[in-house]
Amino acid sequence: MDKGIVLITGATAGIGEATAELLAENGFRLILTGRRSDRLEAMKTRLGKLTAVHTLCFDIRNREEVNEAIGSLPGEWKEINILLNNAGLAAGMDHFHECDIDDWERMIDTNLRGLLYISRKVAPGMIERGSGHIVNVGSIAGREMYERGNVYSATKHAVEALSRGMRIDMLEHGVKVSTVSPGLVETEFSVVRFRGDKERAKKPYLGMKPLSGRDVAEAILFMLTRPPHVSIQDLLIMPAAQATALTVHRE
Ligand code: NDP
Ligand code: 8X3
Repeated sequence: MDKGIVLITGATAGIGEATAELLAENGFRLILTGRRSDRLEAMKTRLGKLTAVHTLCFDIRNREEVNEAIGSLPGEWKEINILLNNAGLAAGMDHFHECDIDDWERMIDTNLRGLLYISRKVAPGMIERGSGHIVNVGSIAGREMYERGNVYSATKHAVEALSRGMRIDMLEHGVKVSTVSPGLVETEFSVVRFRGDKERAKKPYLGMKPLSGRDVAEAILFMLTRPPHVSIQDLLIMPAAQATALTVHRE
Protein backbone atom coordinates (compact mmCIF):
# COMPACT_ATOMS: atom_id res chain seq x y z
CA MET A 1 0.00 0.00 0.00
CA ASP A 2 1.27 3.48 -0.91
CA LYS A 3 2.25 5.41 2.23
CA GLY A 4 2.94 8.74 0.51
CA ILE A 5 5.93 10.73 -0.66
CA VAL A 6 8.87 11.33 1.69
CA LEU A 7 11.62 13.82 0.86
CA ILE A 8 14.84 12.95 2.70
CA THR A 9 17.65 15.50 2.86
CA GLY A 10 21.11 13.99 3.22
CA ALA A 11 20.02 10.62 1.82
CA THR A 12 23.47 9.69 0.44
CA ALA A 13 24.94 8.41 3.72
CA GLY A 14 24.35 7.46 7.34
CA ILE A 15 20.95 8.01 8.93
CA GLY A 16 19.40 9.41 5.73
CA GLU A 17 20.50 6.45 3.62
CA ALA A 18 19.36 3.90 6.23
CA THR A 19 15.99 5.64 6.52
CA ALA A 20 15.59 5.66 2.75
CA GLU A 21 16.19 1.89 2.70
CA LEU A 22 13.73 1.17 5.52
CA LEU A 23 11.03 3.45 4.09
CA ALA A 24 11.45 1.88 0.64
CA GLU A 25 10.94 -1.56 2.23
CA ASN A 26 7.77 -0.17 3.85
CA GLY A 27 6.08 1.19 0.74
CA PHE A 28 6.87 4.93 0.90
CA ARG A 29 7.76 6.75 -2.33
CA LEU A 30 11.06 8.58 -1.99
CA ILE A 31 12.65 11.84 -3.07
CA LEU A 32 16.32 11.44 -2.22
CA THR A 33 18.59 14.47 -2.00
CA GLY A 34 22.24 15.27 -1.38
CA ARG A 35 25.28 16.65 -3.21
CA ARG A 36 26.87 13.38 -4.35
CA SER A 37 25.07 12.53 -7.60
CA ASP A 38 26.85 9.17 -8.05
CA ARG A 39 25.48 7.96 -4.73
CA LEU A 40 22.00 9.28 -5.51
CA GLU A 41 21.99 7.42 -8.82
CA ALA A 42 23.22 4.20 -7.18
CA MET A 43 20.47 4.46 -4.57
CA LYS A 44 17.86 5.10 -7.23
CA THR A 45 18.91 1.91 -9.01
CA ARG A 46 18.98 -0.11 -5.78
CA LEU A 47 15.82 1.18 -4.06
CA GLY A 48 13.99 1.64 -7.36
CA LYS A 49 13.47 -2.14 -7.27
CA LEU A 50 11.33 -1.67 -4.13
CA THR A 51 9.52 1.63 -4.65
CA ALA A 52 9.29 4.76 -6.83
CA VAL A 53 12.39 6.94 -6.38
CA HIS A 54 13.15 10.47 -7.60
CA THR A 55 16.50 12.15 -6.94
CA LEU A 56 17.47 15.80 -6.55
CA CYS A 57 21.12 16.79 -6.40
CA PHE A 58 21.75 20.15 -4.72
CA ASP A 59 23.60 21.90 -1.92
CA ILE A 60 21.13 22.66 0.84
CA ARG A 61 23.14 25.73 1.88
CA ASN A 62 22.24 27.46 -1.36
CA ARG A 63 18.75 28.98 -1.28
CA GLU A 64 18.44 29.26 -5.09
CA GLU A 65 19.48 25.62 -5.55
CA VAL A 66 16.90 24.52 -2.98
CA ASN A 67 14.13 26.53 -4.64
CA GLU A 68 15.08 25.32 -8.12
CA ALA A 69 15.27 21.69 -7.03
CA ILE A 70 11.86 21.69 -5.36
CA GLY A 71 10.41 23.76 -8.21
CA SER A 72 11.70 21.20 -10.72
CA LEU A 73 9.66 18.31 -9.27
CA PRO A 74 7.41 16.68 -11.88
CA GLY A 75 3.65 16.78 -11.18
CA GLU A 76 3.46 13.31 -9.65
CA TRP A 77 6.21 14.19 -7.15
CA LYS A 78 5.01 17.64 -6.07
CA GLU A 79 2.73 16.59 -3.21
CA ILE A 80 5.30 15.84 -0.53
CA ASN A 81 3.63 14.24 2.50
CA ILE A 82 6.68 13.93 4.73
CA LEU A 83 9.88 15.98 4.94
CA LEU A 84 12.82 14.45 6.80
CA ASN A 85 15.26 17.25 7.58
CA ASN A 86 18.34 15.14 8.12
CA ALA A 87 21.21 16.76 6.15
CA GLY A 88 23.70 18.11 8.64
CA LEU A 89 27.21 17.96 9.95
CA ALA A 90 29.66 18.86 12.64
CA ALA A 91 32.84 20.51 11.36
CA GLY A 92 35.74 20.38 13.79
CA MET A 93 35.71 19.98 17.58
CA ASP A 94 37.78 22.65 19.25
CA HIS A 95 37.60 25.05 22.13
CA PHE A 96 35.51 28.10 21.24
CA HIS A 97 38.44 30.51 21.08
CA GLU A 98 40.38 28.19 18.74
CA CYS A 99 37.62 27.27 16.28
CA ASP A 100 37.82 27.94 12.55
CA ILE A 101 35.10 30.43 11.68
CA ASP A 102 34.61 28.75 8.29
CA ASP A 103 33.59 25.61 10.20
CA TRP A 104 30.99 27.61 12.12
CA GLU A 105 29.58 28.98 8.89
CA ARG A 106 29.37 25.50 7.30
CA MET A 107 27.43 24.19 10.29
CA ILE A 108 25.10 27.18 10.56
CA ASP A 109 24.50 27.20 6.79
CA THR A 110 23.80 23.45 6.60
CA ASN A 111 22.13 22.57 9.88
CA LEU A 112 20.07 25.74 10.18
CA ARG A 113 19.80 27.77 7.00
CA GLY A 114 19.42 24.64 4.84
CA LEU A 115 16.71 23.23 7.08
CA LEU A 116 14.88 26.55 6.98
CA TYR A 117 15.14 26.99 3.19
CA ILE A 118 13.71 23.58 2.36
CA SER A 119 11.05 23.61 5.07
CA ARG A 120 9.82 27.03 3.95
CA LYS A 121 9.58 25.72 0.37
CA VAL A 122 7.82 22.44 1.20
CA ALA A 123 5.51 23.45 4.09
CA PRO A 124 3.03 25.58 2.06
CA GLY A 125 1.97 22.54 -0.01
CA MET A 126 1.31 20.60 3.19
CA ILE A 127 -0.73 23.49 4.56
CA GLU A 128 -2.74 23.73 1.32
CA ARG A 129 -3.59 20.03 1.60
CA GLY A 130 -4.23 20.24 5.36
CA SER A 131 -1.81 17.46 6.23
CA GLY A 132 1.87 16.66 6.39
CA HIS A 133 4.68 15.68 8.70
CA ILE A 134 8.06 17.34 9.13
CA VAL A 135 10.68 15.38 11.07
CA ASN A 136 13.80 17.30 12.08
CA VAL A 137 16.93 15.40 13.07
CA GLY A 138 18.25 17.01 16.24
CA SER A 139 20.85 15.45 18.53
CA ILE A 140 21.74 14.80 22.15
CA ALA A 141 23.90 17.86 21.40
CA GLY A 142 20.65 19.81 21.04
CA ARG A 143 19.72 18.88 24.61
CA GLU A 144 23.00 19.54 26.41
CA MET A 145 26.32 21.29 25.90
CA TYR A 146 29.67 19.54 26.08
CA GLU A 147 33.28 20.71 25.93
CA ARG A 148 34.28 21.69 22.35
CA GLY A 149 30.69 21.19 21.15
CA ASN A 150 29.94 24.95 21.07
CA VAL A 151 28.56 25.87 17.63
CA TYR A 152 27.51 22.37 16.52
CA SER A 153 25.54 22.08 19.75
CA ALA A 154 24.10 25.56 19.30
CA THR A 155 22.79 24.64 15.82
CA LYS A 156 21.13 21.54 17.24
CA HIS A 157 19.62 23.53 20.14
CA ALA A 158 18.25 25.84 17.46
CA VAL A 159 16.77 22.85 15.59
CA GLU A 160 14.97 21.89 18.82
CA ALA A 161 13.65 25.41 19.31
CA LEU A 162 12.61 25.78 15.67
CA SER A 163 10.77 22.47 15.77
CA ARG A 164 8.70 23.72 18.68
CA GLY A 165 7.96 26.96 16.85
CA MET A 166 7.07 25.22 13.59
CA ARG A 167 4.76 22.87 15.49
CA ILE A 168 2.89 25.77 17.10
CA ASP A 169 2.58 27.75 13.86
CA MET A 170 1.37 24.83 11.74
CA LEU A 171 -0.83 23.16 14.37
CA GLU A 172 -4.12 24.44 12.98
CA HIS A 173 -3.14 23.32 9.47
CA GLY A 174 -2.78 19.65 10.31
CA VAL A 175 0.99 19.52 9.89
CA LYS A 176 2.81 17.41 12.48
CA VAL A 177 6.34 18.45 13.46
CA SER A 178 8.66 16.05 15.26
CA THR A 179 12.25 15.94 16.41
CA VAL A 180 14.35 12.80 16.60
CA SER A 181 17.49 13.31 18.66
CA PRO A 182 20.11 10.56 18.56
CA GLY A 183 23.21 10.01 20.66
CA LEU A 184 26.28 8.39 19.07
CA VAL A 185 25.50 6.89 15.66
CA GLU A 186 28.30 5.35 13.59
CA THR A 187 27.98 6.96 10.15
CA GLU A 188 30.25 9.26 8.11
CA PHE A 189 29.53 11.98 10.70
CA SER A 190 32.76 11.56 12.65
CA VAL A 191 34.93 11.28 9.50
CA VAL A 192 33.41 14.55 8.28
CA ARG A 193 33.82 16.19 11.68
CA PHE A 194 37.53 15.27 11.81
CA ARG A 195 38.18 16.14 8.15
CA GLY A 196 38.79 12.64 6.87
CA ASP A 197 41.07 11.55 9.74
CA LYS A 198 39.72 7.98 9.99
CA GLU A 199 41.72 7.05 13.12
CA ARG A 200 40.47 10.04 15.08
CA ALA A 201 36.98 9.44 13.74
CA LYS A 202 36.87 5.96 15.35
CA LYS A 203 37.57 7.30 18.85
CA PRO A 204 34.01 8.21 19.94
CA TYR A 205 32.91 4.60 19.29
CA LEU A 206 35.82 2.74 20.92
CA GLY A 207 34.81 0.09 23.47
CA MET A 208 31.08 0.70 23.09
CA LYS A 209 28.30 -0.21 20.67
CA PRO A 210 26.97 2.92 18.99
CA LEU A 211 23.60 3.19 17.27
CA SER A 212 23.48 2.32 13.57
CA GLY A 213 21.69 4.41 10.99
CA ARG A 214 19.12 1.60 10.86
CA ASP A 215 18.39 1.97 14.61
CA VAL A 216 17.49 5.61 14.07
CA ALA A 217 15.57 4.77 10.89
CA GLU A 218 13.39 2.38 12.87
CA ALA A 219 12.51 5.14 15.34
CA ILE A 220 11.65 7.44 12.43
CA LEU A 221 9.46 4.76 10.83
CA PHE A 222 7.60 4.43 14.14
CA MET A 223 6.99 8.21 14.23
CA LEU A 224 5.74 8.22 10.64
CA THR A 225 3.33 5.33 11.03
CA ARG A 226 1.31 6.54 14.04
CA PRO A 227 -2.40 7.14 13.38
CA PRO A 228 -3.37 10.67 12.25
CA HIS A 229 -4.40 11.78 15.77
CA VAL A 230 -1.05 10.77 17.35
CA SER A 231 2.09 12.92 17.16
CA ILE A 232 5.43 11.76 18.56
CA GLN A 233 6.77 15.27 19.09
CA ASP A 234 10.16 14.44 20.42
CA LEU A 235 12.20 11.26 20.54
CA LEU A 236 15.61 10.89 22.22
CA ILE A 237 17.39 7.71 21.11
CA MET A 238 20.70 6.72 22.68
CA PRO A 239 23.01 3.71 22.63
CA ALA A 240 22.42 1.66 25.78
CA ALA A 241 26.04 2.44 26.73
CA GLN A 242 25.55 6.23 26.59
CA ALA A 243 23.82 8.18 29.38
CA THR A 244 24.67 11.77 28.38
CA ALA A 245 26.66 13.31 25.53
CA LEU A 246 29.94 12.54 27.29
CA THR A 247 28.98 9.81 29.77
CA VAL A 248 29.74 6.63 27.87
CA HIS A 249 30.40 3.20 29.38
CA ARG A 250 33.35 1.64 27.54
CA GLU A 251 34.54 -1.95 27.94
P1 NDP B 1 26.62 11.49 7.47
O1 NDP B 1 27.84 12.34 7.31
O2 NDP B 1 26.76 10.02 7.35
O3 NDP B 1 25.49 12.00 6.46
C1 NDP B 1 25.23 13.37 6.31
C2 NDP B 1 24.31 13.59 5.10
O4 NDP B 1 24.07 15.01 4.99
C3 NDP B 1 24.94 13.13 3.80
O5 NDP B 1 23.97 12.46 3.03
C4 NDP B 1 25.35 14.43 3.12
O6 NDP B 1 25.21 14.28 1.72
C5 NDP B 1 24.28 15.40 3.65
N1 NDP B 1 24.77 16.79 3.57
C6 NDP B 1 25.78 17.35 4.29
N2 NDP B 1 25.98 18.61 3.87
C7 NDP B 1 25.08 18.83 2.88
C8 NDP B 1 24.81 19.95 2.03
N3 NDP B 1 25.49 21.10 2.13
N4 NDP B 1 23.82 19.85 1.11
C9 NDP B 1 23.12 18.70 1.00
N5 NDP B 1 23.31 17.61 1.76
C10 NDP B 1 24.30 17.68 2.69
O7 NDP B 1 26.04 11.87 8.92
P2 NDP B 1 24.77 11.34 9.77
O8 NDP B 1 23.94 10.43 8.97
O9 NDP B 1 25.30 10.88 11.06
O10 NDP B 1 24.03 12.73 10.01
C11 NDP B 1 22.69 12.96 9.67
C12 NDP B 1 22.10 13.91 10.70
O11 NDP B 1 22.12 13.30 11.98
C13 NDP B 1 22.85 15.24 10.86
O12 NDP B 1 21.91 16.28 10.96
C14 NDP B 1 23.61 15.06 12.18
O13 NDP B 1 23.84 16.27 12.81
C15 NDP B 1 22.61 14.21 12.94
N6 NDP B 1 23.14 13.44 14.06
C16 NDP B 1 24.17 12.54 13.87
C17 NDP B 1 24.65 11.82 14.95
C18 NDP B 1 25.78 10.87 14.85
O14 NDP B 1 26.38 10.50 15.89
N7 NDP B 1 26.15 10.41 13.66
C19 NDP B 1 24.04 11.97 16.28
C20 NDP B 1 22.98 12.93 16.36
C21 NDP B 1 22.55 13.63 15.28
P3 NDP B 1 26.25 14.84 0.61
O15 NDP B 1 27.61 14.84 1.23
O16 NDP B 1 26.08 13.89 -0.53
O17 NDP B 1 25.75 16.21 0.29
C1 8X3 C 1 26.12 14.06 17.13
C2 8X3 C 1 26.30 13.50 18.50
O1 8X3 C 1 27.51 13.75 20.70
O2 8X3 C 1 28.85 13.83 18.67
O3 8X3 C 1 25.06 14.94 17.08
O4 8X3 C 1 27.45 15.68 19.29
S1 8X3 C 1 27.58 14.24 19.33
